[in-house]
Amino acid sequence: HTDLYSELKELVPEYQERVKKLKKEHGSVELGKITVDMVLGGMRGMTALVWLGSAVDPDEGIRFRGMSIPECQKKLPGAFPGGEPLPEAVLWLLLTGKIPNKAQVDSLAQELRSRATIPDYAYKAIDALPVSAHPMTQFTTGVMALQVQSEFQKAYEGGIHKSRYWEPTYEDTMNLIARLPAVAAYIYRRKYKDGKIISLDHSLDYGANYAHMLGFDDPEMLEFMRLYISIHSDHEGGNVSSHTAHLVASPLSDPYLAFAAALNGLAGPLHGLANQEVLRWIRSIVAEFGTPNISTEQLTDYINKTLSSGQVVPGYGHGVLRQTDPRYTCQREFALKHLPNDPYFQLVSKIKEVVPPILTKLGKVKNPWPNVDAHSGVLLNYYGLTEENYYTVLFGVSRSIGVGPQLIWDRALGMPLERPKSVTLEKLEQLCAK
Ligand code: CMX
Repeated sequence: HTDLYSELKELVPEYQERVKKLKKEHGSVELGKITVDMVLGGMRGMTALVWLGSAVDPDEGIRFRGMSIPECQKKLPGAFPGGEPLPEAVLWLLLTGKIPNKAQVDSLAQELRSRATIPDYAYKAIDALPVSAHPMTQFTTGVMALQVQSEFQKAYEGGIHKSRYWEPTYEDTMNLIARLPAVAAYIYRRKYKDGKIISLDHSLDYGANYAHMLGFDDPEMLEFMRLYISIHSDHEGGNVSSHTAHLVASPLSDPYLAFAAALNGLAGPLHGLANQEVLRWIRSIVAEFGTPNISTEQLTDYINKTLSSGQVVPGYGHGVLRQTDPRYTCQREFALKHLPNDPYFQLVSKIKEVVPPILTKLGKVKNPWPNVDAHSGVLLNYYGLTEENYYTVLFGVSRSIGVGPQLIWDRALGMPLERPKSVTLEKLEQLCAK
């Protein structure tokens, strides 16, 4: 099939069978123990979710349907031969588990463009906020306004049979993914530029169009946006934004409601907002010394100052990863190719040498290595997207491509309402005293 819906429809019965078989034949297989540390420690290491699109290995990092980032770069279609993977290709892969060909990716790009009409009240909802509102607040507001057109909500009110829930969920998800770049771009233009909307270009792919609507047309920036949107899409199911989307969708809240909630989690500084914090921190270093070209000693002092004032080093550490994030590495490779002499890139490279030993010496940090957010800012800054408070919105647009497919599968597989058990502190003490 060249269209994604037909491809998916064919897969649904097969996946349903697999889940049915697991429940029927292996329902009581144990996957691990739950310890007090896990309950008090943010559920780290507790396997408690199914997520089809991707999985994170602590040492190797993300794999999209089993494929590492370098494999995706090699095997997924790009805008030109040898180009970075197109976000449309990642979406196809995450949803179906299959590598799309160029015709399939082109048809999906066309489908997304055809769905990208924004109702006027979405702009008006954003306009009701002061321009000073954080871009993530404006973004969630825009997404909530898009919810007015939810097909799932309409179908549910119309009494749709539960075996067909996934169909309007597909519609909502594809409309949401298609419409996010225009909403996100509007926020950027409104807050930082003249407020004039730049329309979608029907000759451009998803990532390039988003850059174009923001006001960037340098082919290198378009290519970076394809890479950026592709690699930020999915990071298995347990991270705050993905898990939030899955949780909020579980009582059959539609994809817009679930995704708006996910964005609010992404807006936390320990999660998606870290990309903003990284650039803010880098700028504060440059402001302190008057230049990005500083010595190892100066940088060491500054890092120690950050830590001793009770702050984290943004862009370092991770809940699951125990090595340098491959999403960091591929951005570094992009920078080495296109902007090796940029002073901010050189500072980021120096930070990568100096931070890990310092964090390791603290003795408590489980992963001293850089994560995805440690690198994106200097690339965006180089291409002229200098307003760091906007960076998490880019992450948010991308995350729809990872979260969306799972929401469709959640409904196709009849995943139930999520409702884990909690204990009181007294009960926990009693259980431990035994
Ligand atoms: N700087 C300073 N201290 C850090 C640190 C960092 N980069 N990373 C972890 N630590 C500290 C923790 O704050 C914690 O300290 P306390 O025991 O005093 O509370 C201790 O080390 C142990 O934490 P951990 O088990 O190593 O890490 P967690 O799984 O609890 O947290 C994360 C992971 C990402 C929240 C944490 O590493 C962090 O705060 N990093 C900086 C923010 C950041 O870059 N977040 C983005 C992550 C990627 C993303 O989601 O986008």
